[in-house]
Formats: sequence, C-alpha cells, structure tokens
Amino acid sequence: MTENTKYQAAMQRALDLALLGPATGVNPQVGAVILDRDLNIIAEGWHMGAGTPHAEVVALAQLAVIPDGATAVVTLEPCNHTGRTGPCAQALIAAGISRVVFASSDPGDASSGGAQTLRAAGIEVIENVMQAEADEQLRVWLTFATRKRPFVTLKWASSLDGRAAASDGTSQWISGPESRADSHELRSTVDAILVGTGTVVADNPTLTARKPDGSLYPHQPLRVVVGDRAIPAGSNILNDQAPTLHLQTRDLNQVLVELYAMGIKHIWVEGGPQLASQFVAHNLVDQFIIYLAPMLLGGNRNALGDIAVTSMPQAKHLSIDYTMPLGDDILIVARPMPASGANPEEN
Ligand code: AOF
Ligand code: ZN
Repeated sequence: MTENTKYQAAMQRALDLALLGPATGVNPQVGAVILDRDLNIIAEGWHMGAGTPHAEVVALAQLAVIPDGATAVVTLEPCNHTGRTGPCAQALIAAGISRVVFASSDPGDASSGGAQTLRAAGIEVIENVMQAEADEQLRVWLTFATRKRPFVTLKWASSLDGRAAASDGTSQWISGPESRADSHELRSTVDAILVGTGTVVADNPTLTARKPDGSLYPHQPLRVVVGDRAIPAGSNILNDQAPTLHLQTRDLNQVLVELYAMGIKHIWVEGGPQLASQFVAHNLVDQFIIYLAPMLLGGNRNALGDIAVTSMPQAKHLSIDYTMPLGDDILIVARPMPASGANPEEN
C-alpha cells in the first residue's frame, strides 16, 4: 500500500469512529486515529459531545508513550482555540506528533487556523484527505457553523398525489408503520422539531421521538411552536415528556436566529403546510425527507402551498440523494440543487 492509501484507510476508520459520538448538540461528530511510523493504527478516539475532550485528545490519551514519527489522522482540522476545552493543535504539538492528516477544514471564526499553528511548530500537515466524504458527514455542523443558523430538514408524509390530508382535514395515518418508525428514529437525532400553531390546534401532536413499542428515545428534541396564536391549555405538546418553546412570531429569520443562539444545530420542520411552504419559499431547507404513501387523496390539502413559484423557470429543483421502500411507502431523501436551493434569497 502507498502512503496515501494508508492515510485514506486510516481516515475511513476515523470517519466510522466519528459516528459513535452524538449527532445532536452544538459540536460536530469527529473521529481520530494515531498511527505509528509504519502507519499502523495504535490508538483511536472520537468526540462525545460539547464539554468533553476532542477526538484527537481522546486518541492521544490512549497512549502511555507517543512513539517517534507518529501521525494523527483526524476527520476535522484540529482546533486552534480554547473553547470549552483547550486547543488540539497545541495538544498535538505537546505530544510530539510528527505529522497531522485531516479531512475537512474548520470554518470556525475562532477555531480555524490549526493547520498553520501545526506547521509553524514544524509538524508536517496533509490537508483534505477524503474531504468530500468528511464534508458530507459534517454537513449539518458545517451548515450551522458557516451560515450561523440551524441546518433545516423539512419532513412530510403525503399521498402519491402530494396531499398531506384528506379534504376534511384528517391526516392520520397517511404513511405506514415502517415510515413512522423511521421518522421517530430520525426525530431522536435532531435538536429541535418545529411546527406552526395551526398544526398544534388542528392535530394536537405530541412530537416526541418514540420507539415502535411507544417508549421514548433517550434523546428528545426541543419542541418549538412557531406563530402568534396561543397554544391551547392541555395540548399534548405541553406534556412533560420533552421541553417546549413557543416563539410568538412568523418571522423565520428571527426563529432561526433565536434557535442558533441556543445552540440548536439541526431542526426538523414537521408542518403544517403553511410553515413548510414558508421555509421552502425562502430557500431555507437544506434537506427534504418525504414519505410517499400509495394512496390518492385529491382535494386541495397539499403538502406545500404557496412557495413563491408561479412559473416553470422558478421551480425549485431538488437532487435526490436516495430512495428507499419502507413497507408499502417510498422514502425520498433529497436536497436543493445548488443553483436553485442553498440559498440565494437567504440573508
Ligand atoms: C469538537 N470535537 O473532536 C473537534 C472539534 O467548545 P469546544 O472546546 O468543545 O470546541 C468546539 C469546536 O472545536 C468545534 O466547533 C470545532 O470548531 C472544533 N473541533 N470540536 O467538538 C472535536 N476536533
Ligand atoms: Zn479541538
């Protein structure tokens, strides 16, 4: 194997390790491995969430002695700042590491610059090994860090003809049990779920993340209700199974600013169609998760209403990441096409 192939294999291991850390919370999922001078893995680490040591520090701590000529392979550029923890660039220098290989560059205002600090200390730095894979894995956090707003996933379940309810307003159950299990599992990986006040009044949803047996996942996202109408007393969303926040505004920018300030990295917009349409109209959706059920509902209860598209050239084009059968339904995961989606209108 060439050196490059070995760096890539080590980076793949670091990417796999990263996913052992929590997807929720302000910090990214980061993995690291330490290699000896023959480029064999001698230590591994991953980050376990804000306030705990960073991946490279965890990996270094596995070794009583750092051998000469060691290489650290990290999925994210080592940080250069003192945040909740000390700067990893300094920790790597102090440990006597000879070479640092990383995938994604750190875009943070304060935390970036690790590569320069390492080089200035005489350490060989190889940047952007498997960067595309790492950027994809870090997509939510990179969006949060660079756009200074939460990453927005819009989810809906609809009939094949794109209706989210029958004409009398009934909407339970469009998607099947497999789709519902999938969406509850995904709920447990986000920081907040958003709904409009209209949905709270009309559907009285609980918006917790539940396993198929009804029990709660250990992580419950913050439930955020957007809109000026009051939440009726006794609404399920006010139960004690998860925290709830009511933002009495219709201004989505204000909503995103407030959630960003709270460290909410990933929000999942659950509806109704009015709130969903506003996010789409303003090109604020980063990811679409659509459960299509094999039924037709007709009528005018569309999953989306006015999204500021009146003519074909304005169509919002998506690129499909993948589709998957889920029971009788079809799951579609998509993202906006760079040109039409993320995010020319956004400011
Ligand atoms: C992580 N884990 O393994 C690495 C990170 O407040 P702090 O001290 O936890 O710093 C968080 C920042 O550190 C984070 O936003 C990113 O810029 C950088 N690198 N963060 O949570 C890690 N390597
Ligand atoms: Zn760090």
